[in-house]
Amino acid sequence: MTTTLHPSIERARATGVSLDMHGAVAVVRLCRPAKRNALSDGLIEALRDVFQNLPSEARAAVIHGEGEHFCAGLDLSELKERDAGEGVHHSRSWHAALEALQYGRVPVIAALHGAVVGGGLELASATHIRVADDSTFFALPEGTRGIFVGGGGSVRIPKLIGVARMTDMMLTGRVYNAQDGERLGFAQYLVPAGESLAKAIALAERISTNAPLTNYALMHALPRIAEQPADHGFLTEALMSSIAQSAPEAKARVRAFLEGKAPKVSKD
Ligand code: 1HE
Repeated sequence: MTTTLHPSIERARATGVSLDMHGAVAVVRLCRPAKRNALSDGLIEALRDVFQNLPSEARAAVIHGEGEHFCAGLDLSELKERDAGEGVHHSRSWHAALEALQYGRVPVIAALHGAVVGGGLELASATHIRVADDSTFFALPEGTRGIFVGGGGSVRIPKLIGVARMTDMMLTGRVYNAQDGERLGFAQYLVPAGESLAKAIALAERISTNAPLTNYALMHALPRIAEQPADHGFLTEALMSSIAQSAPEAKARVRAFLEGKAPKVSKD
């Protein structure tokens, strides 16, 4: 089956963000290895366009980086002359791009290796699952550069590792290796060097077989429920769960289990 790509996806490829379909998995790649995949304004716009216009057959996505590193963060060469007003719009453009990814149509898995620093960590924290390999390291050099996070990091990163740890990283320039990163919550999976992309694609293939409403609920309802006061959260949960249960696909899956035709939960 040939995939018809939205014209903006061809433009994104020319800018340095490629998209290839592996069955139902959209594999998105940052292709600027000479600059360690530093995120220029063009790359941020391209990321937004790709995640807003994923092919209709995509049921899950993976994002990874070409070369030795996942992403070196903001392209510092574009920072020089921006005034305060331009800075606000610039930060908001990152928010729009990373929201397109976090609150898009399909779950996104980040395949990490090498540097996941500054805006690169902000990007990774907007994905739904992070897979690190042994070469991965995490840092927030914004503090050292005399700036602050601007790509949603102050909202998303404390949810992964806590405010205290993020404060320490920015105040002291502390760098976490892959093993500590996985233990502390930067990533949910840790694999040998060179294997994060294969693991992320395998997870995405598994996720692409879920009922679409379950994936939707996890991407769009769960993070909002977690922010709500408990009594609002319980109501939103009840509404979301009744919508998910009412889908024909949910009924078919439950019936298959009751008839002994669906796998049991197994610890192996
Ligand atoms: C860059 C960038 C960049 C590399 N902007 N050009 N981010 C940082 O502060 C991280 C800065 N980068 C690094 O610390 C290192 O480059 C790495 C640890 C990521 C990789 O090291 P290495 O030895 O593999 O590469 P390199 O030799 O340092 O860099 C190769 C080239 O990429 C070099 O350019 P060249 O023309 O001399 O070859 C670097 O200048 C260039 N390069 N990183 C621009 N970030 C929404 S707000 C977010 C705020 C932030 O993200 S602040 C944190 C920015």
